[in-house]
Amino acid sequence: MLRRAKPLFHKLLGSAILMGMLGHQAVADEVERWQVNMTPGVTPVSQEIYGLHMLIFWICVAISVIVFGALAYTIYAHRRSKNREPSTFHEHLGLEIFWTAIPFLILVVMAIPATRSLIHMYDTDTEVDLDVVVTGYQWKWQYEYLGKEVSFFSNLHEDSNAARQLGSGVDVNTIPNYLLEVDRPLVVPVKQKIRFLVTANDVIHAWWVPALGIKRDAIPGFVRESWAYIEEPGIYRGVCAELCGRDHGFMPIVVQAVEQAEFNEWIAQEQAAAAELRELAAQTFTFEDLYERGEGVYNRSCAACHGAQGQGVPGAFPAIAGSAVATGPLEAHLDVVLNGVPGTAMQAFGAQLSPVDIAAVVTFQRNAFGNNMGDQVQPVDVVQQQNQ
Ligand code: HEC
Ligand SMILES: [Cu+2]
Repeated sequence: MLRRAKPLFHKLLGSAILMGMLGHQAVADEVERWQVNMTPGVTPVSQEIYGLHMLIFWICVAISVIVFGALAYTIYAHRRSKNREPSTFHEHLGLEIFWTAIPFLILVVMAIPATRSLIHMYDTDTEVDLDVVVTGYQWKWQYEYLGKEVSFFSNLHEDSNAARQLGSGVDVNTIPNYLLEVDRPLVVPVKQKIRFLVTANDVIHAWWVPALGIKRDAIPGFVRESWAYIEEPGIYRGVCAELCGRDHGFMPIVVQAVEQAEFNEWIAQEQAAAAELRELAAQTFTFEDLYERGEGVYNRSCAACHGAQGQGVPGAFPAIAGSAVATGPLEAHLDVVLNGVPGTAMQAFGAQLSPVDIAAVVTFQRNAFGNNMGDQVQPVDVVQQQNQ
């Protein structure tokens, strides 16, 4: 026990103290595992927050040294065996003023840089290069690049998602970035001012990426702004930081910062893919194609509530296996999926999934888990019902 505890203690102490004294870079790699201090992050704002944090930390250290030093000194120097006579004065005006003024001054000294950092953090209006709308859903994020016609959902990566299931038998230590990986990261350019417009579609979430110095509540009906100027390419991870329901812990955030040229290439690819998807919606698919695609959509977008085997969660989420809706009239089934069930956790997927994916997942639900309806939905049917 002791043999393990000692290096751990040294590391904790070492990281806390060294991080402040030597600057962060020297020890940043070493202390990753037992990191206790804040990390400086990769944006001017996050580094400012870090600097502020260290400044306040050292002010607190100085105050502690003085206060506890004085205490220790007086306990020792004025101990009883020395027969010191205690002072007997009461209500010393000078002393009262002194010990009110000193903390007041300390607070003012701390408030000046703190206010300066806050103003910098909230400066979301000047010279914005790229706007990204970030929308929280139970339990995923949607990213929309304003004016670029690129928008997608970012879900927990399927490896993490499979491993987290009860009885999956998977050792989560074998999953890289367990619960911190997504299927599609948010790709952004470096050295650009990116403004994040953060909101939510159902309940309150919070978009938190420590390396960017951003933690913004995502509130339905409100758009809250934040920004980042990322200096180095890299992958920066975060999580939803608001208790937003059962799968709150399973909606991670991955931001991938790339060079501008790479970003331009990526966004062009995304735009081409979106155009392709619009074309696909006009095509007719075979039953097998729909079913196979639908299974993927189901696992990504529906299984969290309706269960990997369509079994649902009794009392909360209805089963799809044997569901009256999934084995009833097609239009009504499509209607539930397109428009959701207002006032329940069943969202309107018409806004989230492409017509191809909607057609596929409805076809899948009608024919999987023992629902042998034998019918199918084509993307054109979805578009038609959507336009009614
Ligand atoms: C966040 C949880 C959640 C997710 C994710 C979800 N659903 Fe639902 N779903 C519900 C709830 C809750 C209901 C019951 C609504 C009600 O009270 O009628 C429901 C009902 C349904 C029903 C009707 C079932 C019945 O027998 O009443 C269908 C069909 C359905 N969902 C399809 C889907 C599809 C397709 C997806 C994925 C694209 C999906 N759901 C994703 C929560 C969810
Ligand atoms: Cu959340």
